[in-house]
Amino acid sequence: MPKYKLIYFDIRGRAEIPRLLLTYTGIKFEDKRLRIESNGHCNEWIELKSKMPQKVLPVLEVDGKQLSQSLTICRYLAREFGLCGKTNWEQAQVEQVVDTMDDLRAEVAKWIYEKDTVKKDEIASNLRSEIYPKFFGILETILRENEENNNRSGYFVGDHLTLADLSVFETFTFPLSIHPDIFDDHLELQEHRQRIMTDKHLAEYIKNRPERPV
Ligand SMILES: N[C@@H](CCC(=O)N[C@@H](CS)C(=O)NCC(=O)O)C(=O)O
Repeated sequence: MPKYKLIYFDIRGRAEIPRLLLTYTGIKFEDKRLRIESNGHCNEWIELKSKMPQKVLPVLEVDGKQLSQSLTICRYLAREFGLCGKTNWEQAQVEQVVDTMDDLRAEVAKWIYEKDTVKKDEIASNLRSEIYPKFFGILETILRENEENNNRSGYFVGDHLTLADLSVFETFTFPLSIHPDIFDDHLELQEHRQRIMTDKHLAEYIKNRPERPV
């Protein structure tokens, strides 16, 4: 078994889906978290940056070889562990969900990075009225279709948990922290989230993971 080391800041951010993938498999990995000071600085990063291939994090080290780009890391790990879909078509469906969630992440990032309070409120209101409903519609359609085709598996693609499910779960963690009621009228998405949170491989990690704003 290769030696895995995942390097990122001490937040969920772009490393949390890889962390969930590694945790799900039960494989031991080094979860290297760089501490961010209260002023936002990260001294360890200043030293490490020049050693990272793209000068950004996350980086996954596999037996010392370095891999950049969070979504590449996700796909690599999912392929390694059989969590990427069983056929070429299922694989494309998994990637479709992952890319859809990346679109949502980009929309939510607009709220995170906006400094002007008036504009921030406008973005929040747009998230609620336009953006979340659009993504709920997309996800519910995919989930329902897969339920019909896969004997009510409860997952987004095929008959078992894949990267798609972890991607949906994690991408909504931050939106639910700022808008806790958004799943209220979306029972299937609530149930899906609960399924991930109570998964026997993930429950303990999710319950005990460090609480971070993002
Ligand atoms: N597309 C890249 C983006 C990586 C990225 O922007 N990482 C940020 C943290 S989320 C970073 O390392 N920032 C520190 C810096 O640029 O010095 C990915 O998904 O991995």
